[in-house]
Amino acid sequence: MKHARTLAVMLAAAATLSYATAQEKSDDTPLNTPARYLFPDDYMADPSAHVFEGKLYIYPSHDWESGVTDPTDGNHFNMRDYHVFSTKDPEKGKVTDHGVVLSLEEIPWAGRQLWACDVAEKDGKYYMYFPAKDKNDIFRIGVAVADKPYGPFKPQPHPMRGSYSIDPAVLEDNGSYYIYFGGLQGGQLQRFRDNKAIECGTIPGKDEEALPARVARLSDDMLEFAEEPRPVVILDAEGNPLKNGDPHRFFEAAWVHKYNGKYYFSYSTGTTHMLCYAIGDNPYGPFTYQGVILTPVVGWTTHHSICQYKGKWYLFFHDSTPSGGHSHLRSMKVCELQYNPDGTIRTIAGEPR
Ligand code: FUB
Repeated sequence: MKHARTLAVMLAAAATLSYATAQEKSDDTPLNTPARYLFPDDYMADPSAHVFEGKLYIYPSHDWESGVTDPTDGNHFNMRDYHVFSTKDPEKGKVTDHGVVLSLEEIPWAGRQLWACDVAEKDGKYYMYFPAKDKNDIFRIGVAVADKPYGPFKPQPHPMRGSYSIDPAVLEDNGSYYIYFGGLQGGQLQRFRDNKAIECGTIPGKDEEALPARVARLSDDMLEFAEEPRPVVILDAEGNPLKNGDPHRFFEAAWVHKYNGKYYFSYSTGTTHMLCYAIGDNPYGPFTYQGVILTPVVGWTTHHSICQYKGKWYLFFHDSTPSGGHSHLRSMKVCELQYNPDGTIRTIAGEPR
């Protein structure tokens, strides 16, 4: 396991290096950007950040030592509730914990594992999108609704119709809302093709096209898909979809933000432990691969969000340094994100060198 991790880190470093060579016009030596642990008192991961009512709100998943140590299919990520955090200054300000805003027992259809969530605002109501395994151990995406960004969130009685897999993230764009989702292996994305469950979940071979994340426009009431989810295709510089053997292919943790009129699709590469991004001209893509946002952190997973606040751009992410490297006990962090003049993102070192 240790060797596999070392190899993955070396591959990631090599991938970053080759990107740096390909992008000679911008200096892409990973930056040692100072990062702040946002809530040292408890383990919080997968932070999704948004500005609501003039404040930064952060919606993480809540890691804890549940006694489940088996990492098969991510069983050890056995989360049972969500907290909400807010701050007026992510760099130095007080971070308020608004406490538990939704818990497993309140969700009638859910069995276990409240993984990475996101929240969107529409017409003064707040909608939390969260994955959980249903009573048959299949990941579905649920919605919970609140009157305030800090909850409490009341879950709908059923998951979204036709939903599957994990890691929902919502983009508001010109009055429409788009939900991105999907995650491989423990996230079960490989068990679906064309939005239908298949008999045996299979991961493509290294020379086959990588499995894509999915995107769908949300219904006007924000509670369902308004359309069949579509694949989020990532193209290489020649216009070909990334292959599954590419260390930069999508694995989980989709996030989309807009910068200078372009759509930035960012994601975790999972097995190669990077955060990467691709740029497109509309919310559906296709997106063209650009580079690495964050090199590997301590811990197996890497997961993030990107948000502008008071004129600066921030990367919210997590690592397992405070827990001594336990992958299921992660701590949320924030650091500044910088762009090059051409709109590409400066790579940040996940572990300071
Ligand atoms: O936190 C549980 C899972 O780990 C998330 O849903 C994935 O993105 C990974 O961070």
